[in-house]
Amino acid sequence: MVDIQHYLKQQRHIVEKGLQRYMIQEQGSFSAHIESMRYSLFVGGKRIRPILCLAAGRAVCTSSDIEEQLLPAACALECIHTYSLIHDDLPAMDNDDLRRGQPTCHKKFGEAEAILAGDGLLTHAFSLLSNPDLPGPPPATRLQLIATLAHAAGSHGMVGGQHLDITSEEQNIPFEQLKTIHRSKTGALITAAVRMGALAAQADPIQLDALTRYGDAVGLAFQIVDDLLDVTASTEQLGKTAGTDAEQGKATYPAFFGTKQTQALAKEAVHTAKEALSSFDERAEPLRALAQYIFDRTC
Ligand code: GRG
Repeated sequence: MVDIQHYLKQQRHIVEKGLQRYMIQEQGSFSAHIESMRYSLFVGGKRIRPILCLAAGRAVCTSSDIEEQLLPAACALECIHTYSLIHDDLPAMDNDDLRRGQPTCHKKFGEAEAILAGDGLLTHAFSLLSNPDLPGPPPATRLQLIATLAHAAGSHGMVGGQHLDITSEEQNIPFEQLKTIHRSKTGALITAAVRMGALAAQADPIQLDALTRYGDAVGLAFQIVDDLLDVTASTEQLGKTAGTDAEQGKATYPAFFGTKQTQALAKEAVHTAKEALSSFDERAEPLRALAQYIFDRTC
């Protein structure tokens, strides 16, 4: 049985050390730009995507240096995620003042620099995956990682989902459209995190398929719980402004189904995620515990 709090603390420590090692340092002519990137990256965050990537890799590979091999990819995922939060908070998008319990990037550094901080993190992610001097899998697998992340973060994934999300505000959208938004805006990067860990650890096609189903289900659970927390949790708890979905006229699971049924749907997604791991041994225990944590989380 995994003690999830202990596990998360340990894994976050690994991710923080990786980010410190692989993030650009504040020096030279661009130090003010790099400061804004580092601010948003190190200001906080649960690090759930890199942790899922590491856990997926360890579920399929026992090699002692697997963590070392996976870390650049895990850090790339956090760079992409942080960039998306910076841009999502901009006045032209969700216009938020608070993120990870601190002022948003544009509040601290201005709008132009926040756009550049996001751009810098997005680009740095692909540099981490493609730099042959960094640890990682063989070149052909690195290409698969790059393609997986590009697809998940781009116009058929997170960016496309953000477009649909913004253009659907104050609209009476059908539930199918909400599912598409959730799958692309949030789910795609979470599935990519799991797939990248599996690919870098040389998972076979059956393992990759099972882990993709796990990733899809935890991605859905994550977003349903995010919808719920926006209604049920406080701004202090979340470290970002609570209650904004209703204010912005966003379609959400609680708006469609109410709180109780939404909880049941999140639980069902977690069950699907655990079921997808049925052929894995105890090395997948952390993935099972992470699925449960995604349901139980309060921030
Ligand atoms: C601007 C291209 C672009 C995309 C934005 C991720 C995203 C797409 C918007 C963020 C808005 C939002 C609240 C999405 C719901 C799910 C989500 C990504 C929540 C934040 O992720 P956490 O909870 O954050 O993992 P931390 O701070 O813990 O890393």
